[in-house]
Amino acid sequence: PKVRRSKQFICTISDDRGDEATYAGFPISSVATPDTGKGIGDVVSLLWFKKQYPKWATDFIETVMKTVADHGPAVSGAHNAKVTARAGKSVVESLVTGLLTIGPRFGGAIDGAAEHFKYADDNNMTPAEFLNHMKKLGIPIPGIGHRIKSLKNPDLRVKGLMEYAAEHFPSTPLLDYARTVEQLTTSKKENLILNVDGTIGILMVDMWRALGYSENEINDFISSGTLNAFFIVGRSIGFIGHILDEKRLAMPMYRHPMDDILYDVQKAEEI
Ligand code: Q5B
Repeated sequence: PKVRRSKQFICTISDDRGDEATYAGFPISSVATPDTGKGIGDVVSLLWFKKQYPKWATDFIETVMKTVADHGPAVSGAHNAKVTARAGKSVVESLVTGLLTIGPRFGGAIDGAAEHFKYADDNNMTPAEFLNHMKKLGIPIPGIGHRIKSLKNPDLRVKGLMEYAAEHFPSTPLLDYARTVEQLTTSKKENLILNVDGTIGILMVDMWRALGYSENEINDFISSGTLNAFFIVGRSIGFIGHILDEKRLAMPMYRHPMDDILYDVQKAEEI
């Protein structure tokens, strides 16, 4: 009798056993070249969500990735990547040091923004109730606030994403709610704007709702970290650019200027 060996891995997204590998059932050649009319947004929708999304949604995914591809050399991740490249490390080594800074403060507030704004809206909280709720949790509202962007210096990336959604999404109920929260936070401090992370997280929830996903499915996407992945992929493009820039410029090893460090060291007590 045949003995079936139990499998150690399961794969539900791609298959490389035939003549041509497939992405969620689509042969690579049917999505790879420009004449197929498919872009990287289609590839993401197939490999991450196992669905062929409509064009307005795949175009939105591409708009997000292009929007977050870089934001200059000074941000946490680009800085780390540049310092590592200047220490003589490889592209992949430098890249991961940049990626490792993506988290609740920098670039990785997308999941948190979706989670908390969705929770507040699902529970019909007024903006003031939401702010109190977050205060009690003791964490800054993910998706709110920026180091250099503010009401006076608006983030045009955010404007662009909102304009795309206004033109192409069937509706944007969570964004509409988030903007009422932003009105309250910016009345307290002008840099407490709805930032690029927040706008992406919130609009992705609006996109998934319009695509017919259930609330449980959307909550699962959020809790598994799907939303930050859009920033991770997009910003990898910029980080690699900065790393190649360092190599091209043959920059020497970096050492931070000592006059920019407050040395405040006391002799340790003996115990
Ligand atoms: N306060 C982003 O802070 C930043 C508050 C808040 C309530 C808030 C901060 C924050 C949530 C995380 C988030 C994504 C750390 C940002 C990004 C990509 C990027 C980056 C780039 C790119 C900035 C001063 C006072 C304090 C705080 C209060 C601040 N944020 N209260 N909710 N969310 N946001 N991250 O300016 O009374 O004085 O003690 O953690 O969404 O990462 O370009 O740089 O593309 O690369 O350093 O755009 O907002 O201010 O933390 O010193 O706070 O404001 O409680 O109040 P800051 P802090 P008080 S987009």
